[in-house]
Amino acid sequence: PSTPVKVTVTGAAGQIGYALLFRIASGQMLGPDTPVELNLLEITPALKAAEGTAMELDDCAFPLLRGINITDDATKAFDGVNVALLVGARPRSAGMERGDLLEANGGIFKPQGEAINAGAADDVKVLVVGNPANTNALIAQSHAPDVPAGRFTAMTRLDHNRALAQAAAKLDIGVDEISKMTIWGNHSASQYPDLFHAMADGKSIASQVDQDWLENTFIPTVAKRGAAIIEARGASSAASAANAAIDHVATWVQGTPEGDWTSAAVVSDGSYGVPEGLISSFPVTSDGTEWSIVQGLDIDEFSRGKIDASVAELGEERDAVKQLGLV
Ligand code: NAX
Repeated sequence: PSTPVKVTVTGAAGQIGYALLFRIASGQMLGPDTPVELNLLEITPALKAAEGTAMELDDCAFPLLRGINITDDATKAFDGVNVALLVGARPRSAGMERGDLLEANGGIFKPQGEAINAGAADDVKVLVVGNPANTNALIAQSHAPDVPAGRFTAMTRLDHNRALAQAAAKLDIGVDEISKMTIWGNHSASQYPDLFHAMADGKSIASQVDQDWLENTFIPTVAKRGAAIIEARGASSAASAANAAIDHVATWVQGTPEGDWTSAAVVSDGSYGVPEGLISSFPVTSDGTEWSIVQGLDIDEFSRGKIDASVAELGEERDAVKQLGLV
């Protein structure tokens, strides 16, 4: 048996945490041959609830689960971490302005970035799920100068999977018959799910649907799906968000299949006119270690406008956290 991979989950007592931890411990994220040790980070009042989740993890007798540590101390939680899933975040409460939200999250993601910088393993991979995910990832990354910037990512895989499901339903095909789906920009309502590069049956999906459906049904359905889930379920997406986090890390460590890509928010190198340093969603491939932004795609005028609008929002969020001294 090899040494366990250390996986830290923040917000472990929350609803995504509850849907995520059992799948990690059962081997669905890192594979059936990789033992894991779980570090659960929570705020002090939620430690007891995290202990309850840990009791249930014990009760599953997962053969791959080699240990569980529960703490409210970020330094301890990230010591030696190989995979960090930053799920816990401060939600927007009534009357909270965007600046207040960014500031409250800065108070979480700045110290977590510092703790990752101080203690993480050399191969650490970070996925930020907690919203506003792209900008929280930027805050954490900017406080971890010793960690390669490319190790910090934010999750748009749920949006990607939502886009796959909507397009497959429209074409009446299986999701596995679609390749090259892309989410561009911010994980917010401004995101751009791109059907011009997505392929099915050897042709672009955009060429198989009418522009009105693409523009006025598909894009808003994907971009506003989170709100529709809240409306229907009375609670925000949890199992599907956990599933997307599992997919993101699994693809990162296993690599993308030949001839396909996925979507992830990664640090921009200036590709496609996205300002360098912003953490924006792109079409990406993984070689099992690093993400690379897919190069050379033609971007038509319609897509250009959509990408630019979402990237502008990311720029505004970066300016706001800069003014707050958070990056
Ligand atoms: P919950 O409110 O159920 O759980 C969040 C947990 O985080 C709580 O247990 C809380 O105590 C904990 N927490 C707060 N501050 C913390 C800190 N400083 N350190 C450690 N833990 C801390 O929310 P849940 O539904 O699990 O959602 C978690 C986050 O995911 C939210 O920010 C949510 O907006 C975001 N989402 C992101 C998605 C994405 O696609 N990127 C989709 C799903 C989800 O909406």
